[in-house]
Amino acid sequence: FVNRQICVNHICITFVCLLVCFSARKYLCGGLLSRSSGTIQSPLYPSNYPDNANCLWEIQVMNNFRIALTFRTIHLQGGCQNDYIEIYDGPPNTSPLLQRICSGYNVAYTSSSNLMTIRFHSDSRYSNRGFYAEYHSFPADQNTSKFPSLNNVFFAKRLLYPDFICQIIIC
Ligand SMILES: [Ca+2]
Repeated sequence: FVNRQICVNHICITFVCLLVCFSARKYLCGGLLSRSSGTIQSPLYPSNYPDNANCLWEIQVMNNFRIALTFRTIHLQGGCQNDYIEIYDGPPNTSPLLQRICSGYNVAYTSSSNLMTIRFHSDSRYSNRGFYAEYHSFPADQNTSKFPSLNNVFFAKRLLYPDFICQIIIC
């Protein structure tokens, strides 16, 4: 409950309003993948992925290893504008975008370090089957550990608390 006050000519009325908060209609997904190999798939795969999905996977393998990522199958809404996958060569936010993709078979990427980030975004309508990818790591012939270790706790927190939207519904 929140109080609201409206004053007209020095006469004030206080309202008690009911404030309702609900989770923003976003589908959060993703995670930190620290095994030497594994798989990534769109939410609900092989059924259609949900609208408003924002997934972020961070792959971190052992120091001095690299990551080979192969998308076995990708079926997103066409055009790569509304729904897309982005592959970054390193940790999120600071790494170069390798490519934005939305369709294809056996599309492969290799990281230049022991870190790779995959982002999946879907907009508010029209979905498709999504994607399925596999990754494995292999020893690099040079030092690939450019990045400090990810803060797992911080990452988990970021995923666990979705955005909330609050609205006053009754006064
Ligand atoms: Ca869509």
